[in-house]
Amino acid sequence: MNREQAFTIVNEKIAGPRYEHTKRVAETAEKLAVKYGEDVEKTVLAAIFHDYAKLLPVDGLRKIISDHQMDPRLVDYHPELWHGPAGAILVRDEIGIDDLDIFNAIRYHTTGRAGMSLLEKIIYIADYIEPGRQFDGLDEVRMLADIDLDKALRKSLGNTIKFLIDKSTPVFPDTFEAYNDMFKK
Ligand code: DGI
Ligand code: FE
Ligand code: FE
Ligand code: FE
Repeated sequence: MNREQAFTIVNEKIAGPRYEHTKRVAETAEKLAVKYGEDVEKTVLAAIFHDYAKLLPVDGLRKIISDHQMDPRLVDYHPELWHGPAGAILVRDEIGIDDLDIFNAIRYHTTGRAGMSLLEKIIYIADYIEPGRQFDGLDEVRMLADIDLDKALRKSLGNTIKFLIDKSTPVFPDTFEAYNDMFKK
């Protein structure tokens, strides 16, 4: 599948602002792939499909997660965390993209996890810093993403944890594990 075909599929699935976000994530991820030496077409495909399940009803997302024996803890956390894992399944089984690294990049793009691959890091950061986003601390992460992807990840995961705690929202364990993992030597 090439990127034009992928964009066409996703434009039908998530037309509107979510599609515009997706295009910006793909552009941002492509630049990071070039900078950090990841396969560019694989990166662009993962970016195009990262929010594939974003607009689906949460009941369907929950069913996909339980039917496919994904992390059972997910259902006890905010439904915002479900579109990544469910999207990974759908992109594999409906679209037929059979690449474990792309699967995991989609699966973990909201929370991160310990031991992220280069592709997973690129998609996580591209989603966070794409030019349509604007919130406190973002300029620092954009600057770090230009020079050191792991430092950008540390900062963005830390910001997300702070943001969730400030809102008195639970933090999914993978997010903490991703953050702690970034300090390992
Ligand atoms: O789908 P997007 O909006 O492009 O971005 P995303 O998939 O990264 O989702 C971001 C949202 O997910 C944001 O509002 C923060 C929230 N989030 C990230 N980690 C956690 C979380 N929410 C909870 N409850 N727990 C987490 O660990
Ligand atoms: Fe998302
Ligand atoms: Fe994100
Ligand atoms: Fe996104």
